[in-house]
Formats: sequence, C-alpha cells, structure tokens
Amino acid sequence: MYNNQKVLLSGIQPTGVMTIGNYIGAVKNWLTMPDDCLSIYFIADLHALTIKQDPTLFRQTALSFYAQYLAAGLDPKKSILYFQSHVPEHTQLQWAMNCFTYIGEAQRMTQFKDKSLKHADNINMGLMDYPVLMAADILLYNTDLVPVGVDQKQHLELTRDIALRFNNRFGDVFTVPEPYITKNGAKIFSLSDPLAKMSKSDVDPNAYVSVIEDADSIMRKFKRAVTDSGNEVVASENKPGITNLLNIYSEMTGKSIADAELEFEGRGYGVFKQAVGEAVVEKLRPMRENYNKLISDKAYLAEVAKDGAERARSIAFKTVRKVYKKLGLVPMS
Ligand code: ATP
Ligand code: LTN
Repeated sequence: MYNNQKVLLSGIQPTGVMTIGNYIGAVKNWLTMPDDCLSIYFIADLHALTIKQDPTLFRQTALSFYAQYLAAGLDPKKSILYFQSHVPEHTQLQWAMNCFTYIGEAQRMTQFKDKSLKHADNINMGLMDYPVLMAADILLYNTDLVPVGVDQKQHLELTRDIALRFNNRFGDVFTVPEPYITKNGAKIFSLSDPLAKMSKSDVDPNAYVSVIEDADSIMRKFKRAVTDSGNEVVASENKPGITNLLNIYSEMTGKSIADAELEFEGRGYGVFKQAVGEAVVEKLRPMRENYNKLISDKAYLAEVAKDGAERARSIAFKTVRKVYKKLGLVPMS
C-alpha cells in the first residue's frame, strides 16, 4: 500500500518485439486494473542487459517498448510509466536484497536454467541475479499485486521469501506481494510449436506476432500456424495448437472459449485460422496507429518518461532510506 492505495507493479524487458503473448499475458491485464490503485509499469531495461545487446539497437528497442506501453492505452496521468534505469533506487535496493538471497535459491530458478542453456557462452552474474533485481523492483514500492504471465510465478515466490526473511528480522518493512495471473491468457504458445511458450526472443519470426505488426503479415502467420490432426475446433489437451488459437481468439474478442467452439462448429480449421487472424488484426489496429504517431514524437516520449521516473523516485528513495537505516548503515547527514 502507498498512501492508502493498493499498489500494482509490473515490467517487460525491452528485447525484440512486444508479442501478443506479452500483451495477453501482461499488458492487457494492466489495462483493466481498478482506477483507485497506484499502478506502476516500467521498462525492465537493466534486466535486458543480462543478454548481450547491441547498444544502438537496444536504445531504439527500449524507446519503442515505451511507446508501445502508451499505444496500448496505458495513461501516464493514471499510471507511473518509466525506464528502470532512470531510477537508481532499483539497484540500490537490489544490493541489500542480494544479501538476503541464497545462491542456491537463485540457481534453482527455471528461467536462470533455461537462459543458461540458451546463452551458454554468456552465463554472467546478472543472469543469476536477475530475480533479485526483480524482487527489488517489486519491494521498492510496497507492491500488493504483480500482474504477470505464469512463467514469472517462481520469481514472485522468491520475492515473497526475501520479503518475509527481511521482515522477520527487521519488522514489517516490506509488503509481501501476490502474483496476479489470469486463467486463459497466462500462457500463449508459439504459432510454430504449440508446446513452446510464445517468446519474443524466438529465432523463428513465424513463432510470434508483434503488437505493431502489419495486417498482411499477421494474417499470413495465422494461416500457417501449426495445428493438430482432425478438423474440429475444440479446446482439448490433445489439440494444443487449436487450444492456443482458441485462447488467442477468446482474449482478442472477449468471447468465451465455449462460444467460440460453437461459432466454428463444423467449419474446419482453415476458416477458424482466418477468423483468429482477423480478430487479432482488428484488436491491434488502434494500437498500431497510436504507436506510429507516438514513436515519431521523441520529445513527448522523453518528457513523459522523465516525469514517470521522478514520480517513481519520490516513492523509491523512501524505501531505500528505510531499508538502509534498518540495516545499520550510517545515514548521510
Ligand atoms: P524473452 O523471450 O525475451 O525471454 P518473453 O517474451 O518471455 O521474453 P518477458 O519480458 O520475459 O517476455 O515477459 C514480459 C511479460 O509477458 C511477463 O509478465 C510474462 O509473464 C509475460 N509473457 C511473456 N510471454 C508470454 C506468453 N507466451 N504468454 C503469456 N504471457 C507471457
Ligand atoms: N522478469 C519479468 C520482467 C520484470 C518484472 C519485474 C515483472 C522485471 N521486473 C517486476 C514484474 C515485476 C519478465 O517478465 N521476464
């Protein structure tokens, strides 16, 4: 809680393109959060450094993600929207939280293990420390709820453990956060391999759809999406491809899965895939149009990001001051 308001916080790493998986699993839920909460959404650019980035491209990508937050409908007057790297308190708190996290806990994280396999030539300290920075992001603002996709649940559990460990020793300093994960949209799968998570860093561009992709390309990707044997449009365990498309269709149109199954009864996969593509194109159209306007107004983006960082810091510095004091660090007079 902050000033008697419930605090919501989340972030996305600015790598590659924002996919419909990120949108459905994360951003879309941010948009439906109650107005009376303090909502804080940032670009997790420091997290993205755990993977090798080309500096010029990285700068463009991070700015593009920020514009996509705004284009998706996040309102800088209602939410605090900023770049993680503009708020040094994130890493200041991270250092303290590092001293309350065991190496074994960090090594057990699934994402650390996956990324270590994927980037075997660059298993850096940051990759292992990634969840501790995430814990600091969350604890810095006394966050109550963290809307994320299900892949982030383990990191949330670690965050809770760190918070409880600190609180047990020093009193009620941190709010212990809860994840907020929706049922259908929690995990959107790859269009090329319906058993793998749709991931923006996938080497195969046909595996994902970006939220600012053009209509023709979206339609093409859905037409060639991998589906299952048979021809009935029903969600079931042995139809992972169709189930994934039904989830996407339901999330994009607001129709239930059961209604979608009825709508496409006896009509076959081809008609269904075309309809899913059209639903995605329609839902994303305003976002793409807004994005094109925003990305050409760099001065506006810079101004809004600066305001967001200043507002974030006005909360964050108090937490760092409190934590450092509890730890016995000598305050600067
Ligand atoms: P990367 O491929 O770079 O690891 P990613 O696409 O997995 O990235 P993240 O930056 O790790 O994306 O995640 C941003 C947010 O989007 C998180 O809340 C995450 O849970 C959610 N998310 C990512 N992929 C999906 C997905 N396929 N389905 C649902 N939610 C997702
Ligand atoms: N690790 C997250 C991104 C992230 C995040 C956070 C999400 C960084 N810090 C704090 C919620 C709260 C991911 O989605 N990969």
